[in-house]
Amino acid sequence: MVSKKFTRFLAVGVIALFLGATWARAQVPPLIVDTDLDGVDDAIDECLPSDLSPTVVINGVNTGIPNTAANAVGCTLADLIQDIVELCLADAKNHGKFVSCVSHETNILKRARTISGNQKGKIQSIVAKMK
Ligand SMILES: [Ca+2]
Repeated sequence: MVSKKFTRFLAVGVIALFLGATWARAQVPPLIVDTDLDGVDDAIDECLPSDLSPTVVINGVNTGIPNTAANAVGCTLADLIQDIVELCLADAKNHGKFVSCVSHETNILKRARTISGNQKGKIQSIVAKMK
């Protein structure tokens, strides 16, 4: 025979379990998807997939410039430089204008202290040799 006390004990236990599970479900943080594993949620990642190479490589040439971790919007330095090169290649009418475009864009990175003057020089020297 099951006593009333034991039945009540079981009922309270089941309710406690249900409430506990509900509480635990409420505590689960929203699902974060980070496809390129750069630490930035895909929902706000403007560079998918990111170039996580240790150094910045332009057109197959290693600049030796250390790549950075992704910024707040999910872009590494390699992503930014690649974007600049692609944008300038698409916009420039000739090689001179391409080199000038990269110079202009990397100047912005230099002023923002994202790259040093020496690093800007390395980038310029590589893009000047691109065909
Ligand atoms: Ca990214």
